[in-house]
Amino acid sequence: MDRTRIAIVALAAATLSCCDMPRRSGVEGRPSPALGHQLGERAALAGADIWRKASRPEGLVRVPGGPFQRGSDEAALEAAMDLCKLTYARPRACQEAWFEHEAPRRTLTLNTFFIDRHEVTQSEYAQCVEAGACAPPAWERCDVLDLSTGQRRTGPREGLQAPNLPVVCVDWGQARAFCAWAGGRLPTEAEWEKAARGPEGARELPWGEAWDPAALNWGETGGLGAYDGHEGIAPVGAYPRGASPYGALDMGGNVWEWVADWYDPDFYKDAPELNPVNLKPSRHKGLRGGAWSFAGSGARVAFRHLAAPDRVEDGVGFRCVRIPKEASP
Ligand SMILES: [Ca+2]
Repeated sequence: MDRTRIAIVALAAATLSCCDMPRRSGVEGRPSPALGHQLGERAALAGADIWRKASRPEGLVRVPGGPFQRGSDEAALEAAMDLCKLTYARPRACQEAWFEHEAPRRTLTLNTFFIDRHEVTQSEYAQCVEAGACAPPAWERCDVLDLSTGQRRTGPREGLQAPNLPVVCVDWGQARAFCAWAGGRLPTEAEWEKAARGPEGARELPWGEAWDPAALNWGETGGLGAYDGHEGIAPVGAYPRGASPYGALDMGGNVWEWVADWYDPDFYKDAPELNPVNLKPSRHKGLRGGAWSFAGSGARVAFRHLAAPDRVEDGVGFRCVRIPKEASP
């Protein structure tokens, strides 16, 4: 498995072709009534005017401030290899080097934050495009998996633009722009991991300890859709049994999610203990959570993936966080 690309572990027989443009909704330049309603809900949730705009119909989950265990210890790294061998199409290719940057496991403390319950959807992203604050997804240069051939190619693919699917074919800058428009920002790598893992350090997968091939949208070794019911990307929130301890959905699988940090393989060793984020530029940004075409080991809460910030593909989306004004650990 090449860590700079998305691994494909299964092929599908469906024949799909291209190309409609992204669907748009909402009104130009100002929030729709539905958006205003969401604003009210969010203000009430926070007890303060903490969100300039809103983007999420099903809202956010609160991750209380305090400590959590980030990263993997030796036992977790061994479990990672076991899950790779179980869920990767070429089990003998699994390498310890794919997981070693999760070490060491350390106690970090984060301030309180709110994170989107779902990955950002096509329809939500389209509202930002309509408002003039986001560029449309980069369909023409997007790296996609052709489900009829099992090969990757460049260009749009029919079926990617349904309103309730996570937005894909957006680069890191587009993800950042959307979150800013929505009144938040991308999660730090630490915030993402805590939202997926919960306060207890030993948890390996968002829903618990045991591998469950029907609790997420992943790249099944028995053929795409063999266990999870979706050959390609699934609508957000399709796997409630895969919810994280805080109720965030699809933290494992469906699409990879951009995080704020520049990727640094050594950052888990060097990071400060309070609200760490790596702002030192490197060649890659972090991706977390696995994807619909990726081995199940990518969906582990500790797994650290990466991509160049200008990369666009059909397996990468994002979600946002909002920070209360008076957040405290
Ligand atoms: Ca995901």
